[in-house]
Amino acid sequence: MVCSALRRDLGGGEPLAPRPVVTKPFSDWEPRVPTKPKPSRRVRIKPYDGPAGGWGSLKSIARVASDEEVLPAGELLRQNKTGGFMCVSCAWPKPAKPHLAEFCENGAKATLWDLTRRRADPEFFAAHRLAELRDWSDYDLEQAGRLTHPMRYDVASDRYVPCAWDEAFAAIGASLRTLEPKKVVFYASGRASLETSYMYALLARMYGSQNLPDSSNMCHESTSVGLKKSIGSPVGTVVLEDFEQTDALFFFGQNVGSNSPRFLHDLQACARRGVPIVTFNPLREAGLEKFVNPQSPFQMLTGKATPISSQYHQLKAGGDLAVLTGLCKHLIEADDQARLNGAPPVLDHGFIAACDGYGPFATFCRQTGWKSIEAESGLSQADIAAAAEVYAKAERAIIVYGMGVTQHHLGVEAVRMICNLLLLRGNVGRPGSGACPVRGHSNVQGQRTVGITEKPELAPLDVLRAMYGFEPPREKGLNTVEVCEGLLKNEIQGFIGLGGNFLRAVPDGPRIEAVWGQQALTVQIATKLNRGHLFCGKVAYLLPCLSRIERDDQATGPQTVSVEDSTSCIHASVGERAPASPLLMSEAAIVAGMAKAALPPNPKVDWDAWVGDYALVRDEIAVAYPQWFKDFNARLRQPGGFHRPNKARMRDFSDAEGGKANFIVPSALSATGFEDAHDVFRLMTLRSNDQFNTTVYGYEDRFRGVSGVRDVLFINPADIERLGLAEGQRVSLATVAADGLERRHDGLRVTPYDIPAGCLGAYYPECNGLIPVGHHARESHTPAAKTVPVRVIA
Ligand SMILES: Nc1nc2c(c(=O)[nH]1)N[C@H]1C(S)=C(S)[C@@H](COP(=O)(O)OP(=O)(O)OC[C@H]3O[C@@H](n4cnc5c(=O)[nH]c(N)nc54)[C@H](O)[C@@H]3O)O[C@H]1N2
Ligand SMILES: Nc1nc2c(c(=O)[nH]1)N[C@H]1C(S)=C(S)[C@@H](COP(=O)(O)OP(=O)(O)OC[C@H]3O[C@@H](n4cnc5c(=O)[nH]c(N)nc54)[C@H](O)[C@@H]3O)O[C@H]1N2
Ligand SMILES: [Mo]
Repeated sequence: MVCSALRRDLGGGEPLAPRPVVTKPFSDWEPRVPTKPKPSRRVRIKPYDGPAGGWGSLKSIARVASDEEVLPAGELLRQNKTGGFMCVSCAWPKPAKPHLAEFCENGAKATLWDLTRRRADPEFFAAHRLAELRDWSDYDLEQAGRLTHPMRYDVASDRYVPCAWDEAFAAIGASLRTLEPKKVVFYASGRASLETSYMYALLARMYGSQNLPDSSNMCHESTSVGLKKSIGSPVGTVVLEDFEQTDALFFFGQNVGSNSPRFLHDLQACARRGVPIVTFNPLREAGLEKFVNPQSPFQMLTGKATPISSQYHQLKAGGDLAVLTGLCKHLIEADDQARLNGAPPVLDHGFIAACDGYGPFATFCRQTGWKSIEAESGLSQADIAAAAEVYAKAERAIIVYGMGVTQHHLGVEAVRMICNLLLLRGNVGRPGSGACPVRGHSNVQGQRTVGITEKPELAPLDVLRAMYGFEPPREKGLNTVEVCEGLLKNEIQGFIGLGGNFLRAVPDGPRIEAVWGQQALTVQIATKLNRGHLFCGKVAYLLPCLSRIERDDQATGPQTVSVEDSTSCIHASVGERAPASPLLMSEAAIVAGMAKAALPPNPKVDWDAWVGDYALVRDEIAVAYPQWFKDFNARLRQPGGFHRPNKARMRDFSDAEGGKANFIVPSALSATGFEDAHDVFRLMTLRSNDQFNTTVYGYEDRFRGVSGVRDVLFINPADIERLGLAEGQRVSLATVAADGLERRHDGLRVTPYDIPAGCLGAYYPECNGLIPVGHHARESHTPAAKTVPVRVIA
């Protein structure tokens, strides 16, 4: 009772109070049979020199609103606000005191995408066989609209046919009971709430499987592994307020304008305060160059953009280890010099003395010559020195990074090099300083927090055993890459996907697609149709769920859920919109439905009660993880949420290897893991400004000047000439791999671009077939999607 009172509090009391709930009755729900959109796009490719944000941003939102036939202005104003819902796009923190419109271009698109009036209903599926749908683009598939009914795959007609929820759960349960738990995978994509994620991880473990990979395996796993050893915290140490106090910002391989645009507000504030912003990125990304705030009438009318980066260094893809070595070398040698001259020290020797490994690290930096640093990074000593001087002068510095750092063979070592640089001047555990990995999905970090992990040491197995009286599996489960390897060896019997588009997001997509059907069971829990749903196990279900923006009514009334952002801040989220179909179930209810069907009854786990009242699940989380979630329900009411404590942020490095912060020497200067050769290029697979991962909102990569197409190959003009190619010519890429398998991607347009010689750029997910499953970060298994060795074939 206490709990449901709390829950009501969360839903209806101060200060989480949402506006009175106004939802459309189900009778207003109009199923529509969409037609496949015609690819009549005008192709235009020309350099873009405008800012991020600005009118283009509003136009882009308006285009998606018109495509989706919705403009839910009220919903947008509830986005990321106390009492409202937390954006389903990225994990950038939501401030306690939000702007009037606390959403960005891509957050608005994500909302519109979920609230579309289009429906992929049974009529749609009756009209299209899966074989036919496999020829559709990612964009066209999702444009079919929101899924409306639970569907079962019917082999005979090669179609999805509607079924009852009970039938689906019974069949899934029956199948799971015949399979070997250790051969069943429970994937999660990073959106589902903390409550659902906790239940999902518990279902997997009670079933006997630790195979709980999630999208962070393809993403910031290099961070979790890298930071842990260096500073003891698997997550970033920076919170939003640190940006108000910092004296310098360093950006490595993160594209703020497209992938975390609300961050542009904080960056703009920093730039205006005169904080130097130093960027290392092979491409000149618009959001890191200049920004016009669409929420400022003055800036919009005058077009006055704020310059963002004060230094912009276009390093070679995979060159971060070399750059970071150069930065550290410059600082260490400047400190040597200062000592000789009796000048103030450049390094924080007091702090360094409390760390391990400084001696060997300093020796490594001193002994590495500038020639090799310049060759591996593609930057000059002078450029690196200029950046190092900014760092040396800043009392407090933050290093922001993203996929440009993590998705390489030595991605983990690059993360550790970022820590090395921070440690040199004691820039961890002080206000205004620290490491800021920018996470992807809106709850990807949170899913790991509450047990979605294949690593047994990261879940409180003994506590779970005591709480629920079962024997959790103790051996390591499979991560994403290992699941792919298992599929290729026909060792996986079943796959359950809690969101996401596994087949399209993983490396070696076509090879995995070819073997996917060997599985006995595949279940996809999703909001929209995607390519991953077009490949089916012998028993296969496609289960439609609510989006977080929608009202989640359960036995005790409308429910609140929670998510964790990139800075470990936990927020409540309340959906109000009428569900896209009366048949949708919440993700929590779907997990419970499968659990009840697959597992023997357990008096300590009342799945129905939990689904009836998510506050009860939060109580369970508080017991399982008291160090972070004590008084979870009460604390969730705080406006702006609450932070999970982070020891490294408090300068407590006891969880790092050896109990101290560590300087760690990298094993090489190039992060690529392959030898350079004159005809081998480093391919970066990129996101456009008009997509969220495999969800393609449209064909406008405005900031890169690309319109109407995605089959482009960004290439340096000198390389075009060297290879004897012409602009616009169609070429193929072929992977250079030792396994002897042919991986080719045809039909890319040669597009001259400001990109370092020897590097190429092309879009993800289209190019995922070029990435061998075995080409991943050595320690984290994060696919090395930013340096794929390829040849260009005319
Ligand atoms: N709108 C939108 N938002 C998103 C997403 C989305 O797809 N769309 N995806 C979400 C997810 S899951 C994630 S993980 C994040 C991803 O967000 P980001 O971390 O920004 O990932 P990417 O866009 O893949 O690549 C980032 C940048 O790395 C640069 N880069 C490539 N190679 C290198 C290199 O070797 N060194 C350096 N220094 N830079 C390099 C690229 O030029 C690019 O600018 O965004 C999240 N937010
Ligand atoms: N080459 C290359 N490959 C990459 C990357 C890269 O940079 N380059 N990036 C990697 C990264 S960082 C990531 S995170 C992965 C992304 O991998 P995933 O997370 O698996 O893929 P998404 O494209 O985010 O999943 C989109 C689908 O999720 C479903 N969905 C959306 N919202 C919801 C929801 O609320 N609930 C449920 N149940 N389903 C929902 C929809 O059906 C939608 O089609 O891709 C990785 N792959
Ligand atoms: Mo990600």
